[in-house]
Formats: sequence, C-alpha cells, structure tokens
Amino acid sequence: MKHIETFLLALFVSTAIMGQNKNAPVNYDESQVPNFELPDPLKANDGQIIETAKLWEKKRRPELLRMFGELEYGVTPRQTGIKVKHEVVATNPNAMGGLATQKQVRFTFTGKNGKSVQALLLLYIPNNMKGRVPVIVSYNFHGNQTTTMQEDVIPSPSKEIVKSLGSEAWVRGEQMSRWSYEMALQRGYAVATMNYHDICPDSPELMVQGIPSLLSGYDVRNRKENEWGAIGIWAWGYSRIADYLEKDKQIDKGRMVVLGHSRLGKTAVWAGVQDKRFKAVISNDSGCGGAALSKRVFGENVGRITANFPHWFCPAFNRYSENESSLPFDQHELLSLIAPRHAYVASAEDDSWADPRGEYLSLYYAGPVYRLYGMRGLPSKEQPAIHQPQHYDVGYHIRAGKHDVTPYDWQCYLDFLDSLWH
Ligand code: GTR
Repeated sequence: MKHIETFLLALFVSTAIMGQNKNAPVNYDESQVPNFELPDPLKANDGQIIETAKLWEKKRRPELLRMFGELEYGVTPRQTGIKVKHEVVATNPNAMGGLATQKQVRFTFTGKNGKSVQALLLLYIPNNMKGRVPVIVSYNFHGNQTTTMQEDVIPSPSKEIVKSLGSEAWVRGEQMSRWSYEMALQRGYAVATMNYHDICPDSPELMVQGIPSLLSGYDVRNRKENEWGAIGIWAWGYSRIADYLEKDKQIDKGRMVVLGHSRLGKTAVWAGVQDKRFKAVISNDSGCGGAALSKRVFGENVGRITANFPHWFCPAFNRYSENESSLPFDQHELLSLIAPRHAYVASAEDDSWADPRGEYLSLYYAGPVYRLYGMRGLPSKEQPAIHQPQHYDVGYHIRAGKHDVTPYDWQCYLDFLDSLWH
C-alpha cells in the first residue's frame, strides 16, 4: 500500500513539474471562458508604448519574437551546419491536362555528422501565365502521392519511415479533396508541397530519423527549456523550400505564400513570422498553439496539447499547462509579427476544438500593429457569419463544416491574394 502511495505521489509530483496533463478539463461553453487580460502588443516589456513602425521593428518585434522562441516553439538555431542539395528528379511540361508544368525536386540535407535526410518537393507551375508567378507553399500530411491522382507523382520518401503511423492507407489521391491544384493553377498560382514527415517524422520515437538526426546531441526527450521541437523544425523546413523556390526562374519571389492546416497551420504561422520572404501567411484551422488565443482556454488547451504532443513545442511551454493566465504573451501577438505582410486566418464552424472565436479574436487583436503601418486589420470584434469572408490587409473567414481544408477555403485564399496582388 505504502508503495502504491509513494508511486502515486511521485507520479503526481512529476506530472505537476512537467505541467502536461492529458486530462486537463476542456471547456466548450462560452460563458465559462475565464476573465483574461490580453497583453498589449504595443507595450514593450519595460512599459514603453510603441507608437511608430520603426520602434516596433527595432524594439518590440524582436522582443516578442524572442519570447515565442524561448517559451513556446523553441529557438531556431542560427546555424545548423546542414547543407542542402537540390536535384530535379522529374518534370512534366504537360501535367494536369496541359494546365501545368510539374517538377519534382529531391532535397538532400547533410549534417556536419555526415548523415543525410531526403525530402521530395512537388511543384506545379501554371502554363497559362507569362512571367513569374506567385507560389503557395504548403506541407501535406500523407505524402505528395496522396494530394493528386496524377500517376507520375513519386511517393514521398517518408512513406517508409512512417509505416508504423498507418501509412499503408496513404495511397494515391487519398487527400485530394484538400488540394485544389486546378483552381490555383487556373488562377495563375504555382503550388509547392512536401510531406512534413520528410523533414521531421511527427512522433517522438520517429523524429530521430528526420532532420534531428543531423543535429548532433539533439534528443527530443531531453531538451533544454528553450530547445526547438517538431513545429520549429518543420518551420525551418518551410524556409528551406523558400530557398529553393526563390531561385526558380518561373517563381516570383516577392509573392511567396505559406499555407498550413491544423498542426501545419501552427507551423505555417511560426515559419511566416520568422521568415519575411513569405509575404502572406495562411492559417487554416490552426487552433491551440496556432492562431487561437490561449488565454480563452476554449477547446484544446496548453495542458492537453503539451501532453498529447510533447515533441511539438519547447519544454518551457509546459509551464503554462492549466496555467494559461500566466503566459506573458498570447497568439494575437504572434500574428502581429507577420505585419506588414499579410495574415489570413480561417476557421470551421464545427471545429470547436480549435476555438474558431479565439482564432478570430486573435487576428482582431493583432490589428493595432497593422494600423502602425497604416494597414487595415479586422474592423469589428464581432465574428462574421459563415461564408462571409473579411478581406482587408488581413483576411478571415469561417465556413460550415468540420476541421479540414476544402475548395471553399482555397477559393477564399485565392480571392484574398488576388485582392492584394492583381
Ligand atoms: C489534433 C491536435 C490539434 C491539431 C490537429 C491536426 O489532434 O489536437 O492541435 O493540430 O490534431 O493537426 O489535425
């Protein structure tokens, strides 16, 4: 008995220290949202009020960026020592019935330790356009081969690594509904995709086979408080895709967009915040740790996410499990770091786990930073009705249905991008 008591006590103490809690209560009732105070993005840590874009860029932006690195996603190393080689392994000038030129590019990452990792980029470039075209960069969940029925798309290398995650189901075309390639191409946009597991398999056990294997001493279960996790590494991967695309003669490097769904929406935001080459950043249903405000503690919360996905964030984020009120920042400040580039947040009506209202308010409260640049954030605190997209210098929509990416979402994104660039 004594042993059991001691064991339970030890378990309790260790989870309390770790902070993560798989059973942290989940609230879906708006009336139970705690009273919370959101930090003011325009108030520096020393209390100074930021009144100009210049001071924002010099003082407040770097300060906030540092906090998100130190306390949430982990710090992206300045130098990884990783070298990247690109090789075009397939091309098809007549893909999608002549609509596009398809290229498949193998990335070989080699670490200082001599190990290497391979990833495969699938790129569709519209044929009906003169000159350079904008590009939407977006990771896929189950491999390039699942995004289209096109027979010539080579399965992503991660297919083998992630078999234990159920990759047998990851067959050609299986995720097609999430990839409105034709629509994007017809409207003059290139689309580039890669499987995120190629960069870093999404499990603490398998991660060692991705980019982490090239980083000497990296051990996801034994990290420094501010050491990066999977989201940070995937975000780094998005920047490596940008490195390639900005050298492609058909791509307009001044119009690169990063788009991600759900965990990859969190990743897209963190990538877009850090890498200014992304001129528009699109978060599709990114929820907790993405666009949604943490302090509302609505739907998925810090306790749940850090317990279920201990490899996503840095260990310091565990401190805020069931303790969101003590976060020195909130996700509206993350979105505000995208200014003066363009942020777009999308929600789905039935996706309460991702807290649609919290996603909306987060973008709304990033508004003051946009206004510093003379740009238009969201004008109203009232969330719009479904299928009423709000397109200013930032964009928002909520659609009917569940957690997903649909042709309607793509249509809204393309309309928004057209409003900026056409
Ligand atoms: C869920 C997770 C969410 C979201 C989602 C997804 O299990 O709780 O934060 O990332 O997965 O990526 O589909």
